[in-house]
Formats: sequence, structure tokens, C-alpha cells
Amino acid sequence: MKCHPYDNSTSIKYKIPHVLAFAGALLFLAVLTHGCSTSEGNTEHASPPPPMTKLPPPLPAPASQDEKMAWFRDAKFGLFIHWGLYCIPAGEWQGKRVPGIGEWIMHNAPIPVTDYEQLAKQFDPVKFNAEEWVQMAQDAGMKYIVITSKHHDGFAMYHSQVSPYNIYDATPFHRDPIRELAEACARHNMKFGFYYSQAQDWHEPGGAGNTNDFGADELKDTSGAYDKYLQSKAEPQVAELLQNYGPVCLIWFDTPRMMTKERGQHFVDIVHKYQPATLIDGRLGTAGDYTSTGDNAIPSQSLTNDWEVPATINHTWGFRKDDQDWKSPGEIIFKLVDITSKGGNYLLNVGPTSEGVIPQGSQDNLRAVGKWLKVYGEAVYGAGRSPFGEEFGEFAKTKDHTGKEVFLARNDWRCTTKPGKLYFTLFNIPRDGMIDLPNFKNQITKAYIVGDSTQTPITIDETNGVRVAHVTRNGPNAIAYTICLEISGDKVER
Ligand code: JFZ
Repeated sequence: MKCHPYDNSTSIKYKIPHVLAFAGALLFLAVLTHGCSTSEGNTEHASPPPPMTKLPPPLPAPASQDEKMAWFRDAKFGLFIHWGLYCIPAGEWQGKRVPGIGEWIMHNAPIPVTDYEQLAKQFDPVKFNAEEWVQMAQDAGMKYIVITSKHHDGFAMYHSQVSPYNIYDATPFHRDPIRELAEACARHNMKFGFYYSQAQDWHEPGGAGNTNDFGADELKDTSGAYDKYLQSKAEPQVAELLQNYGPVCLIWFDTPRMMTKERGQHFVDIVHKYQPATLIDGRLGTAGDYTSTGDNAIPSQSLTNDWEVPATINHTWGFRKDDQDWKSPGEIIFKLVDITSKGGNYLLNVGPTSEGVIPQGSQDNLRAVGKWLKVYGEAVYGAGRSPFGEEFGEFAKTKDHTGKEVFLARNDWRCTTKPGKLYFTLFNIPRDGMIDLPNFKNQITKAYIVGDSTQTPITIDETNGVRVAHVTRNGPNAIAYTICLEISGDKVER
């Protein structure tokens, strides 16, 4: 493993000297790119990388935590991408199905590190097209992308100078997909961030998690091997990611095994040093900028802090050939509106194949969500929490086998807010079309269906002190639609 200090100058190769005329630079790079692909014999590649574009500089330091969080609070919906060597075995090793999440196959099979490493020689995702991935996220209405730059298997999906165990140096692909994605994101005004497994690294003797090849984790902790791994690989790789890929919206650290406050703080310092605007998730091991819930775990009530649900669209993060069980557009839309109404973000994952393709079924469902958001997105993006809460459900009197109270969720509607506006997204409309509104004192000055070009007002009357909105089951959208109530005053009075 080659080691460089964080402030090495390897990023220079991506910087086009200002003295070169723009056209001259393009020509130079085109020749360079062409020369590379022929000399490497990669001429069979279906879609060669687009010429390198200059990335914008990192964002300036935010003046306050609110300013730092602003884009995240508006975004609500992001694309998680788990992509790595594990997409080649895709849930199967030596002809046997290996149960569990796809990206854990090295651990679960288990596969010795010397065998797993060999996968790199086969990794040639010739159908990878950064432009298409980013376009899909945009079509889905997603506002940020977070990709695995290095997962627990230790394989870097970008051109790292710190370790040759990376997609550029160790595979026939010989391209940097993270760089290509960063450029495509810059072109699409899409926020871009990285998942980085800081603690677990099954490829390094000092990394946590690979007890098969390298023995017990506690020994790595006490012998100094773990700290050596952190200082010689994890920390400098995080520094590389912050220096060479333009503005990084967030870093998604994970599974903080043996991450003391002090060890975690080293990563915080690196992030602050290179990109003070970059958010840190909730799984570093020391406090980040927001909390991450358990995987696929949507809280039953509103949370007051900033938070995010990392979620799978099927039952695995990394691609598995035996899992095509995609969440439907309706399920995804409900979860997105539910999460928004509780103050969180939805980071929804896809697992591309070893060819570099996002499975079509997951793409189709995400695009259907995007189509819905085109009409009703104003109830999601930048929208605030529900001022109510009774719509979430209530605890039953019964308890489950662990002694915990059972929560009976109600899923009929969700409310999201903007100043002077209440959005009710209706998922289950009774036969008579009568929706009892929750109690609040503000006058309703206007009521209409979002996206209704005819501007037909919705009738709202009052019976027994309950305001009732008269809508129709057979509304403009079969999954759900949103009505907007404009109210007197910016804040709901109950
Ligand atoms: C972790 C990883 O191990 C997994 O491979 C994937 O990347 C996922 C997004 O994150 O798995 C976790 C980590 C934390 C919890 C659950 C699964 N948790 O806190 O409930």
C-alpha cells in the first residue's frame, strides 16, 4: 500500500492550467483520452468516458448550522448507490446461493481476501454511463446522490493514490467512475456525496471486520494495527475524495466499530479542513450533522432534529441476481411523503450490476415516482413537518413478544407544510369522499388540488365542529394526490 499525506499534490493532474486556452485544453485532453484507450486495448468499450470537465471548487464555509443544512432540508429525496466488486458474484459463490445482503458476500460466504481480490481482474462495467445514472436520479426527482467510494470490502471505486486496490489501477476498466459521476452531477446541478466505510476494511490486516483472514478486532485495536490502517488508508482516502471530486455534499460514514470519539474526530477535522460545507452523517462514531435511522426504519413520530432514512428498494444494497422485488412507486411515494411529514430525508438505494447498469425494474419504479413528484413535488421539496401527529397512528394496548407496545400506524393521509399552506396528501379516500380535517383554529382561505389547471375550489364545510373536505376517490392520480389548504397566518394554531 502506497501512502501519501493528505496534502499531496496528486490532485494536480485534474487541474487544467489557466494559461491554456480552453479549446487547446480540450484538444489536449481528447488526444490524451484517445491515446489511453487505444494503448490499453479497451477499444471494445461501448461508451467511452466523456472528456474531462473541470469541476467547480468546494463550497465556502457556511455561516451557521442552519445555512449548512439548508440544501439537505430542502432536498428530501436522494439516491444511494451501492456499487463494488460484490456485484460480480451478485449473491452467489462457487455455485451456491449466499444469503444476506449482496455487499456482505465476502464476509458471509466467507471468501478469503486473496480470492476476493481476484474479482478486480474481471471487473469491466462497459455499460457504465455516468450521464445516464445522473439523468435517472433527476428523472426520479432525487436531489442528491451518495455512492459507495469504498465499502467494507476495502475496494476503492475511484482512482486512489493511497491504495492500488481501486477500480482504476486494479481492473481492466481502467476508468474512474466517481470522477465521471462528479462531472455529470456538476452538469446536472445534482448534489454528490460519498459513502466511505471508515472502520471496516476487510482487505487490510488492520481494518475492522475481517476476523477470518486477520484475526480478532480487539487485537488490531490494542496492537496499533487499527490506528495504522486508519492513518495510512482511511484518513488519506477521505482526504483524496474531498480534494479531487469537486463539492462533496456529504460523507456517509458507517458501522463505527472501535471508532472512539478521538478517532472519529480525526475524520471530522479532515472534512472541515478540506470542505467545511460537507455534511457528516450519523454513523461516524462521533456526532455528525444529522442522524441516520436504522436501515429502512421510518420512525413512527416526527423527530425534531435533522435525520435521514437509508433504505433499500428491494432487500439488498449491493446487486443480487436473485432479488428483483422492487418497492412499487406507490410504496415509495408513501414513504417519501411520510418521512417528509416527520421532518426527515429518504435516501433510497439502487444496486448497479457488474456491467454498470442500474436494474431496469428499479429504474422504472423510480421514474414513476419522479412523474408523481413533477405534479405534487411542492408538497415535498422544502416542505416542513406535520403540525398534527394524530394521522401517524397510536399505540395499541397489546404488547409484542419483547414486551414493547405495538404501534398501529394509520396511513390514510399525511400533512406537510409551507408558510401559510397545508398540504394533505391523500392515500386512502373513503367512499363518500369526505375527509375529516384535524382540528386547527386558522381560517382556510383557499382549498384546491395541487396541479389542477382548472383551479376548481374544494368544498369545505363544518359538521359537529369538524371541518370536512369534500374530495373524490376518483381523483387525478391513482396512487395519491395532494390538496393544498391556504390558511390565515404562517403558523397552525391548534
Ligand atoms: C450498513 C452496511 O453494513 C451495509 O452493507 C449497508 O452499506 C448499509 C447502508 O449500512 O449496515 C447497517 C448499518 C447500521 C444499521 C443497520 C445496517 N443500523 O443502525 O440499524
